[in-house]
Amino acid sequence: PAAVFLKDYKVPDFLIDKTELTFDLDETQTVVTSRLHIRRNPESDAATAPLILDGGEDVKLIGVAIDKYELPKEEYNVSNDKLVITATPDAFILTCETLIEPQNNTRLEGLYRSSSMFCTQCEAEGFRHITYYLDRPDVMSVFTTTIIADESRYPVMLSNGNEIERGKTEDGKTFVTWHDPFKKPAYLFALVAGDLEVLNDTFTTMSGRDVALKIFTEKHNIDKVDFAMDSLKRSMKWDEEVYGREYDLDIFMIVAVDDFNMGAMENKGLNIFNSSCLLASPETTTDDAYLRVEAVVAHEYFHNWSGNRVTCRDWFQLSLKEGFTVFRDQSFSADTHSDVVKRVEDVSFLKTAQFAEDAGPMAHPIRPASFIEISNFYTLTIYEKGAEVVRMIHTLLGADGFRKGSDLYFERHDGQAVTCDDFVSAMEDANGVDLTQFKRWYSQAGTPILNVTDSYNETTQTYTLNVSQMTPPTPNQPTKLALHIPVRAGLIGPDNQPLSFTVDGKEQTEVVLHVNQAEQTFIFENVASRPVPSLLRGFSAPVKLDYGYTTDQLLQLMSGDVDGFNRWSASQQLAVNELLNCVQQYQAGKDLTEESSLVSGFESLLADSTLDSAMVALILSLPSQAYLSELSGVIDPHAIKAARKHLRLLIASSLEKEFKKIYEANTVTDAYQASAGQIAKRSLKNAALSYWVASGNDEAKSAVVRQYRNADNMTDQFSALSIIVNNQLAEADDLMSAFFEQWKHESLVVNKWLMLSASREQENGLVQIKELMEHPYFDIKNPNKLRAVIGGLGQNVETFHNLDGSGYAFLADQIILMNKRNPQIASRLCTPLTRWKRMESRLSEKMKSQLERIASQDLSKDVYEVVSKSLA
Ligand code: B3K
Ligand code: ZN
Repeated sequence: PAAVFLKDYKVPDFLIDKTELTFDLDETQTVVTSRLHIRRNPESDAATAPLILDGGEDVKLIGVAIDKYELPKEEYNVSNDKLVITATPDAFILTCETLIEPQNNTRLEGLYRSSSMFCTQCEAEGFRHITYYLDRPDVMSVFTTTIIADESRYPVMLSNGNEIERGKTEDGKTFVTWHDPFKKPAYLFALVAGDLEVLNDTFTTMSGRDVALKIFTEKHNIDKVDFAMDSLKRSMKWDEEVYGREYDLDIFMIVAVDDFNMGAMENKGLNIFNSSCLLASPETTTDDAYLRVEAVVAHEYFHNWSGNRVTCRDWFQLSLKEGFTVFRDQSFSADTHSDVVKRVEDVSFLKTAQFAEDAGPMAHPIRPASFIEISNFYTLTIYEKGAEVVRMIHTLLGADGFRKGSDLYFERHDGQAVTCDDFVSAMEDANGVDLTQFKRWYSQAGTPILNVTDSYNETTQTYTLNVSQMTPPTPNQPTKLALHIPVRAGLIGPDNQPLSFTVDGKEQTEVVLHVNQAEQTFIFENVASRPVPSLLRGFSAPVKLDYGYTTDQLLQLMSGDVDGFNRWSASQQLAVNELLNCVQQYQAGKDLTEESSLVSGFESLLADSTLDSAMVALILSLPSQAYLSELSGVIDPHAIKAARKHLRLLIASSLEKEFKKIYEANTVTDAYQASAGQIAKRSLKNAALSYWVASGNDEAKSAVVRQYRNADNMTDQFSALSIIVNNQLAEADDLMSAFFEQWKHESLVVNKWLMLSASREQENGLVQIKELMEHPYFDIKNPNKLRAVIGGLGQNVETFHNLDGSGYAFLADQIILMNKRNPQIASRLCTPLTRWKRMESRLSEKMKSQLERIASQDLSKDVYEVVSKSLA
C-alpha cells in the first residue's frame, strides 16, 4: 500500500452540487440509487480530466447513466475500487445503481447492521462503501435521501436534515425522504432504520427558534437517555454563550447503536453514538462513564460548527476540527464541573498516552504530512495534542482575543472546507498578531523537553531562569526547530505565599513566559527571597518539564502553590521520583525502601479539610503503570508493578487510620446525581477505601464487602468489586459471579465485568482470558466487548507481559483474526506492540517476533501501516 502526501493536494476536478440517494433496505441486499448533479470544477486546471469516483470492493455496480444515457460497459471502467468515466459533459446528472450487503459488513464502516437496525459510519472514507462518489471532504453537496423499508420492522427511518415526505411504495413498503439544506461532505452523511424508541425534548435557541431534540435507542434502553438529553441542552446553551454559535436546523437527533468502532459521530443533524457514550443510569453507570457521556454529547454537538459548518479541506487537516472540538468539549466540562480536576484528568491522559505515541514509531505532527490509511490517524496526537495547541493559542490571545478569532474563523469560512492555516490566519487577523513561529506546532512531531535551571541573587533581589528547549527526533524528522512555548509561571516564597516580582517593568504574581529560542534567560526583579518556581501552571504547553526539584520543594508546591494544577503536578513528581527509585532497587535485587515522603505529604493532605475532595482523590492515586512506562527509558513492566504495589502498601499501612476516617466521612446519602460535589465525594471515599483495604485491616475488608452489597449506584458497587478483586479478598470469586448474574442483561455492565475479569491477577491468566472469549456473553463482533477483554489483558501485567511471550502471541492472534473482519479495530489493537523497542530486552524480542508474524500475513492497509512503521 502506498502513502498519500499533503504536498500532493489538488482541488477536485469535479464538484457535486446535489446528491439524491435512494436506499431500498433489505436483510439480504440493499439497492442504492444515486443521482449526482455533477459539474467540472472551474478551479481545476485539468479541463478534460476523467471522472474518477471512489468505491469499495464491497460495492457492486449494477448500472450507470449520464443524464438519460445508460453507459455501455466500454464507456466506463471499474478497477482498484474506482469507477472511471473518461468522457463526460461539463455538467450532467450521473445516475448510479449499486448493490451492497450491510448484513455482511463486519468492518462497521459504510452501511451496516447493529443488532436489529441499519446504521452508517462514513468518516473518514466510509461513504465509498455505500456507493461510488467523490469521497473527499472538499466536495460538499446538498443531500436528499429516500429510505424504503418494511415499516413493521423499520418503523423509524432517519437521515440528515428534515423529513420532507413520507408514503407507501407500490409493493407496500414505506418510504421516507429527508432533505438537508446545508452543503456537506459525504463523511457527514448518515442513515438509520430500526424499531426504535424515542425521547423527545425541545431547545429554544438564542434567537428564539424551537429545535426538536430526539434521542433514539432500542426499546430496552430508552430509560437511560435522560442524562444525555440534559447534557445536550446544556451544550447547546454553552455554545451560544461562550462561542455565540446557534444551532441551525429545526431538528437534532442522536441514535445509540451497540456496534461502533469509535465513540460517536457528528453526522449533520443525526449524530450516531456508541451506546457506551450515550446511555447512563445510576445503577448501571459509573461516575466516569457519566462524565464521558456528557463530554461526548457535547463534543459531537460542538462539531456542528467546528467540523460541519466549517469542515476540513482534506484529511491531513483532521486536527482542524478534532483538536478545536476537543478543546471546546474540555472547556465545557471544566465550566460544568471543576476546572482543575478536569485539567488534571486531561493532562494525565495526555502525558501517559499521547506522549508515548509521540515517542514511538507512529509519531506524527498534529497535521501529518502523509499517511497510508487515514483511519490510523484518529489519534491522541490529532485529538489531544491538537487540543493543547488550540489551548496555547487561547493562552497567547486571552479569552477575548480567542473569541474574536473564532468569530472571524466561523464567519469567514462558513460553508467551506478549509485548512489549519486558515484557522491560525483567522486568529492572527482578528488579533493583529503574527503566529508564524507558533505554527511549527502543526508540522513538528515529538514532545519538546524544557530544561530549566535557576539562580537567585540576594543582593540585587533578582531571580533568573535559564530555559532551553529540545524536541527529540521522530520518524522522518531528525532535526527540529525551536517552538513558541507559552510557560505560565509564578514564584512561591518560603512561607508558602506567592511572591510578587517585576517582569517587563510590571509588578505581578504570575506571568506567561514566551519561550521561543533554543536557549533563553528570563529575569524576575524585586524578588524578596529565594523562591520555588511554579512552572507550566495549568500545563500551559504540552512539553516535558525538567527542573531538578528537591523533595522539599515539591512538598512545598504540593501544599502551597496557588495553582491547583501544579499542586497535583508536584505530588505526581514526588511519587514518580520515589517509584522510579523503587524500580531501580527492584531491578538491582535490593529490598525496596521503607521510607516515603509521600506518607507525610498525604498525611497533611488528608488532614486539610479545606481541599476539594476530588483533588485529594486525584493526588492520592499513584502514577499509573502506563505513565511510569512512558517515563522509563527501558520499560520493565514487572519492576514497575512491584514498585507501585510496594509504595501503595507502605502508604496504606502508614495511614490506615486516616484512610478509615476519610472513608467514613465521605458517605453520600442523597439520591445519586452525577454532580461535581457527589462525584468528588465518591472518588475520595473510594480512593480511601482502596488504601484502607490494602492495609489488610479486617474492618476495612468487611466495609468493602458491605459497600458492594449495599451500593445503590454502579460507582460504589464497581469500586468495591474492583477493590475486592484487586486485593484478592476471599469473597472475590463469589462476588464476581454474583455481579455477572445481577447484570448479565445489561450489555454495558457485562463489558465492565469482562474487563475486570481479564485484568484479574490469577494463575493461568491466559487460560482465563481465552475462556472469557468463549463466554456466551462475549461477542467478537462487538468492538466494545473485544476492547473490554483486550483492554483488561493489557492491564494484566503478569499475563500480558509473561516472559514466555504467550500474552503477546495471543494478542497477535486477535490482530490477525480482526485484520480481515474489522481492520480499524485490528490496527488499534496493535498499539501495545508498537512499543517493542523500548521494552526490556527479553520482552522486546518477543514483541518483535509477534509483529513479524503479523507482518507475514496478507494485511489490510490499516494494520500494514502500523506494523510496517513499527518494524522500520
Ligand atoms: N469524527 C468522529 C470520528 C470518526 C472516526 C472514524 N474512523 C468522532 C469525533 O471525533 O467526534
Ligand atoms: Zn470529534
